[in-house]
Amino acid sequence: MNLTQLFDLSLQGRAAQPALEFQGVSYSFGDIEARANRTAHWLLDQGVSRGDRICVYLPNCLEIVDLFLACTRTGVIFVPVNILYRDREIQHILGDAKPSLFVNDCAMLADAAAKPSTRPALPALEGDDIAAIVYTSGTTGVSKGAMLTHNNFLANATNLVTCWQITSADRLLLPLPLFHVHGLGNGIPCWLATGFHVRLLERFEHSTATEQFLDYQPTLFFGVPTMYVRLLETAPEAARQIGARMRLWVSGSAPLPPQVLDDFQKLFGHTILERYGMTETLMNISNPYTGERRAGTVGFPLPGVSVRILDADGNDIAPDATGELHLKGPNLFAGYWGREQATRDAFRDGWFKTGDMGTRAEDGYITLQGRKSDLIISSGFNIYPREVEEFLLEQPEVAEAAVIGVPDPRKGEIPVAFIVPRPGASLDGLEERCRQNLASFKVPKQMVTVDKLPRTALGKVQKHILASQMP
Ligand code: MLC
Ligand code: AMP
Repeated sequence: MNLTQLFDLSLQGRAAQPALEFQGVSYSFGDIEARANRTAHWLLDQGVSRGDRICVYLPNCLEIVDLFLACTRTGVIFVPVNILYRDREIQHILGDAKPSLFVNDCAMLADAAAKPSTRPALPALEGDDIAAIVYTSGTTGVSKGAMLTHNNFLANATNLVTCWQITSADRLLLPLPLFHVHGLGNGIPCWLATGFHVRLLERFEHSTATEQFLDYQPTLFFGVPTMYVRLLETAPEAARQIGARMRLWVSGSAPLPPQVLDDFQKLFGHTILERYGMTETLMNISNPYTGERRAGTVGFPLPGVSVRILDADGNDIAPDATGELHLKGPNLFAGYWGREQATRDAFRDGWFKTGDMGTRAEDGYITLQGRKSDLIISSGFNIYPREVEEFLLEQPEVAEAAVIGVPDPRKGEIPVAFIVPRPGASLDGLEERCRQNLASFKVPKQMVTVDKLPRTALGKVQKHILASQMP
């Protein structure tokens, strides 16, 4: 089975049913199907075929959905690119994925409207065929393309629909960017696997969030913690009305502070369900839909997902001890595109090394306790300090640089750079140059000038000491 067959099963007899709303326009499932077919014909007319890649650099819009669905039925591989990426980051992905097509303007698809709305002759796609390659910032300073198969998306959608009791009666408000798996890997497949209704937003705007919720009256919401922090600003009466319609609030991509879960429960009358996912694995672990949604934990492995928590020697740790989470399951990616060695390095005896540290209580609840690497997660976006440090060290005025994550009440963490300038050099133009070359969320929010960086005897920067030197 492939994704299209899963979606067809759920959409039978729903052609006339309202499916999705975007920018005030409503589309039926029949419209979505016709658009996907026209886009599939358009792709084939561009000379793109099964196994080729297309890079999609678009803000949230219907064309992203059209292209994703066209890819899942033609066997073309969908490669979303974060629209915050600058030229330097985009060039890396283009060089790595070597796409046949780079779609960065919806107008490019204009003549798709004239294509036939019937399905093109399609190759029989296997479940292990790659549906998408999603780039995730690399621990080595460059991002790697995680190959996600039809079976990965299928297993994930089946798990979430079952475990979170998602049905065709749901209404999902979807402001998450579709260039990441949180929106693309969870929101879109669950929608088509059940035929519920979606209001897609260009992005989450805290200034209009209340209005969106009151107007659309969703039952379902997937968000990152920053969105929940923002929603705590909702007026109590509006929160009560919103909460009366809502069925399920899910949080992930970064830690949800227990205090936020508690304050949210008091304001909206719902306990957020926290879960843990990754680009390489879609969804791994989730608090239960019925039962205790324990603050500060991510709950239990989803059906079919196996989790071991291992010490540095690869041994299972004792209950409540800390170790690295290792995973197995049908949700696990097929490796990093074009990087056989990095793929081998990501596994230990067949278990995927997540890089996430955690513990498992006697009753099975899993708590994440940070990353092995010095990954920074800001508003749900991943920042690998090494990537920012490498850019800073290319700048003539910089002699040494170290980037750390500093706690931030709204974003979780923000990147801060400690810089040793070259003798007599000024750092005046540095931030602007960072903004021109790095996605805005990666740009250090503070540049601290220091005479030298604290280092161990082996010369490794002691970043924990820097944190204590924050001005
Ligand atoms: C943020 N920006 C966007 C944007 N989101 N621009 C266009 N479209 C979007 N969707 C811009 C902001 O304008 C700002 O630009 C910069 O990015 C940093 O924004 P911010 O500091 O995050 O603040 P804010 O604009 O308030 O956005 C907060 C937010 C957004 C939470 C709405 O950050 C967001 O949507 N985060 C979700 C990221 C995500 O989907 N992560 C999932 C990864 S997958 P400037 O120029 O002003 O700096 C994963 C696996 C899993 O983790 O577990 O699911
Ligand atoms: P990405 O590489 O963008 O898919 O981000 C995946 C990373 O986000 C994971 O490896 C975790 O470090 C982090 N993450 C996802 N969900 C949670 C969560 N609920 N709590 C803490 N960290 C999380």
